[in-house]
Amino acid sequence: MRQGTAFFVLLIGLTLGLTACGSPHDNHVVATPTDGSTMSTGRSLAAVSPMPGPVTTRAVTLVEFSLETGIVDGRMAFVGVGGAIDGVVNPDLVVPPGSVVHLTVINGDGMPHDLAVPDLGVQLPMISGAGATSEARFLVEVAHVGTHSYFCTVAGHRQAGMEGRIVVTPLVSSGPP
Ligand SMILES: [Cu+2]
Repeated sequence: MRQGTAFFVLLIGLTLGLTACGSPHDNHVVATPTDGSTMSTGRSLAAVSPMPGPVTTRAVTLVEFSLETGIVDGRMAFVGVGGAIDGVVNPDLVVPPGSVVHLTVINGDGMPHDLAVPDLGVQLPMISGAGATSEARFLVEVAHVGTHSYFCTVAGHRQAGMEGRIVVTPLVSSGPP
């Protein structure tokens, strides 16, 4: 039975080898899901590669914004909900590079709306029922420093007022509060 035993050991070795090499190798930034849509900034998340290798651990900051669609002074608009942008019409969304932005749009008027940031390759799904929400999460990097328009792509809505800016600025300090 010596041969049989050797074969068995070899089989175990193969199985272990396959297991070790079969781990998911996801190089994308990992950000854990969050609860709710309230605005908060400065939470640090660790993005860790599941395998040792060239991808190293790096910290990213999750920045959340919520915008509600509505009519302000007869113009269509995105209105900030919560945090520093609360109540601001088409607010500048200021983020430092190295942030994961979690953007939520709340339909406040029952008309169809979406939100796109073509510069950053971001497109939120269209929502049409009052109270419906739409979300996207994306990484902002040093290469994105500058301003990028966000707007509703429904015909006429951008012209009617639904446009603001994402401002990626290196001037925001990431030091302790
Ligand atoms: Cu719209």
